[in-house]
Amino acid sequence: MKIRFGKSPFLMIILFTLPLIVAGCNITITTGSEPQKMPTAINVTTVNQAPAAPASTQTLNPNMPGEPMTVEEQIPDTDSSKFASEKRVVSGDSYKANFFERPFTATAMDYLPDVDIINGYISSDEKFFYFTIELTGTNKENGGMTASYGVELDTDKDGRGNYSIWALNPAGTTWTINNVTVLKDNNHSVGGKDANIADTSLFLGDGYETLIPNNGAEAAWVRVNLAQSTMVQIAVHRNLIGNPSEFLWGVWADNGPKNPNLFDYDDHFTYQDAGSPISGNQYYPLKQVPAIDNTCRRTYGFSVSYRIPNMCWSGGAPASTQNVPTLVPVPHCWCPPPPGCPPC
Ligand SMILES: [Ca+2]
Ligand SMILES: [Ca+2]
Ligand SMILES: [Ca+2]
Ligand SMILES: [Ca+2]
Repeated sequence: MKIRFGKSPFLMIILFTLPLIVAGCNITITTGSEPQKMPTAINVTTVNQAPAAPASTQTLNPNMPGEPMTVEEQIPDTDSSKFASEKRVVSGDSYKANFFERPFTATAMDYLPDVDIINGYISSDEKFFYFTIELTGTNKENGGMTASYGVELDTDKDGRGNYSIWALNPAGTTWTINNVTVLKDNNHSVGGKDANIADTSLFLGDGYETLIPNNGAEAAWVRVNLAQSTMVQIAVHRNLIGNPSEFLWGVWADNGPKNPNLFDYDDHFTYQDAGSPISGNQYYPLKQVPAIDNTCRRTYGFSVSYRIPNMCWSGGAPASTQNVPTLVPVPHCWCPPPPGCPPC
């Protein structure tokens, strides 16, 4: 898979390189961190006001993620800021197919930049998968990131999500497990009766019903990227999700329903009740499913010649497997390059 940098290559370079610069090109985290506690809400002000010990003497949590060194895959998403002033989108929202592009409030259709995903990225190391969610901006009222940001993983590759990991209102650039929730769908109700499309009669399944404790040595973490405040990064320990080598992944921003028990949303809300962000649509404006955005899902560690439900797909089935993109992760070197990478 060829790595693309969308519309902001410089931004992406800064995103992943500044932590390296800070760390002196060493994966070891040198920024301070408090021992993680649950369920205390994060308080950045308190952390910042605490007397700072020299980095070398601080006690680092050995279970904390490191730095995502490379981007292995990218999922571009519709940039809805272009038509935000017109309170509408022109593409990206296919409600019955579970593809959402609705970063607007209900009824008033006020634009929410901290809910508008423009890219998802995946990185990994020997312990963690790292998911970076790039939004168009910060919250217009508080300057933060105000939503539930999530990763949905289809680990049995059937088009139905198996795990969803959510980080509520992330703040601070140090990894934390505070406000991070890990959920699993053990009874395969996510996706309803037909994973390809919204069920014709409302589905009463329980979505992601199983809460996985997230306070052990193998946990899921969140932070806001040090160099770019509109990027939320979620690190998921491989063993927390069964250490999969192949899966599909997509990302979410949800400041609307925020209820993983109602996944898939298009099975639990009719199109009419959900509303539409498309101005010419009969169900415009947004109603019960506002303030939400997601991406399609991309394969990781494998490739297929057919479309799995919710998968990114640009057209009909390839004529042969030769036309299937190679989706085995391909490392990309950032500037300044880690050891072994070519010069920038
Ligand atoms: Ca979208
Ligand atoms: Ca978007
Ligand atoms: Ca369905
Ligand atoms: Ca379920």
